[in-house]
Amino acid sequence: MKRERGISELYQNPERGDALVFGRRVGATRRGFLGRAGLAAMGAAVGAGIPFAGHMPAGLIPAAFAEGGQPGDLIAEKDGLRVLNDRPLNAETPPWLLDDAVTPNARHFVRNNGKVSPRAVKGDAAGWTLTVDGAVKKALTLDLAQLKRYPQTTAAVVLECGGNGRASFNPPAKGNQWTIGAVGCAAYTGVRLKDVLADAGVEPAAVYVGYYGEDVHLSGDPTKPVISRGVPIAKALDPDTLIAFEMNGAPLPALHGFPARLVVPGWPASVSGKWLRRLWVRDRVHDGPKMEAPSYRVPKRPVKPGSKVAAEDMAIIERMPVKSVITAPRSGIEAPAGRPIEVRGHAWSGERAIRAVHVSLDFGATWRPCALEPARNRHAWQRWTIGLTPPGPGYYEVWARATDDAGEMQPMVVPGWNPKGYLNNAMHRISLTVKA
Ligand SMILES: Nc1nc2c(c(=O)[nH]1)N[C@H]1C(S)=C(S)[C@@H](COP(=O)(O)O)O[C@H]1N2
Ligand SMILES: [Mo]
Repeated sequence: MKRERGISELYQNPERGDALVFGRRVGATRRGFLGRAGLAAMGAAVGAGIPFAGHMPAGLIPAAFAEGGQPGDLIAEKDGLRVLNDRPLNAETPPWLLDDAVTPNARHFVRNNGKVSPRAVKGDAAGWTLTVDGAVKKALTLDLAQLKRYPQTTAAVVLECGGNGRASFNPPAKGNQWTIGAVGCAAYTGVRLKDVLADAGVEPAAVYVGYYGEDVHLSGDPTKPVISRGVPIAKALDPDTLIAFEMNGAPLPALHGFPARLVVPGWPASVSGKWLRRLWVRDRVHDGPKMEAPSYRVPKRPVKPGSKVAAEDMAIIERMPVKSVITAPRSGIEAPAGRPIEVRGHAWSGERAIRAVHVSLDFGATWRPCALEPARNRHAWQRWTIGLTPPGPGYYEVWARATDDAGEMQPMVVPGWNPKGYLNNAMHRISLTVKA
């Protein structure tokens, strides 16, 4: 099949979509009113009859075509991640490996913009310091022992790349073609950024905090910062914003920012600077590499897909939107008839809690509420589960849809196109086949 569009996008021209996905035979039929030949072609393509074919939206690409395979190259420290790029290293976690309540280090996605800091590769913090300067009364230079003297705290935090889901945008957006796995929820131990800032004494003129890391630009030029983003002072002073030095009880792994990183919950993970060496308190919006448009910005108003957007019409991404992932079963499984299938996953929403998760087994015609656990702490994801018994043999899709406590709900298809492909929080879908 020639894939012109992503899995979570509907074909605006369903007939062309059907022709592309199933071949000419389906041709001029309307999905939902398929003739026998069309149904047979679709069933043959997904490998089973489709009991709820009558509810399939026109132009829908079956989830069976999207997921399942491609374990990807293996990175020694990682367990089954899919490598998207090795220079710089970028790897995502297949959804079925995201099942843990707290994501183990070996299963946490990696997003590097440059080369890992040489100090992190050595794993030796001797000689390392963090400088806090700029719009402060007294600049600080802290070594790791001094940093650890502030009150310590541990929290499980969802970090999600702003570009997670980029692969589904059309026209395509350049950059790592993340599907759904540029997200994880590890437990970080560190100190509150606000305590360190209080020690330095933030000046009234302070509006932003920018980070600099010890990673090395791909050009090898040591004077070139790789990425230097930041957050408004209010977010920096949030008690949940951390300077972390442990991930799941171990010193931060080399890939994740040894010896210290920012953990800024609920915002694109790009603001959670790794391999920290400097925090610069700014009297203006920080302007390091990847702060400027179009990086990590989206159009202020919806735009026609594919259009150019002027810098002044873009806004910096702040909190991440409501989202969920189905972690079990693995897409593509075969299940015996008449027995309930346990379906589960996680849901999260930037700075909000999740109010409900619903699943559908019939292409969105009906929805059932899942059991939903509270978050173990604010900014951790929430486990949801449900038992589903498909009514008979055939091809099914499970769709999951989270709603947050402000009433915001995941869209079924890719939301607002934007030039860099950020913030795709379309519902996750998996396929399963029930055998007679
Ligand atoms: N110094 C530095 N910090 C960084 C990056 C980087 O390349 N260099 N990448 C950012 C981006 S874009 C993301 S999505 C997260 C990824 O964190 P992880 O690799 O621990 O999953 O780190 C952020 N912090
Ligand atoms: Mo990212």
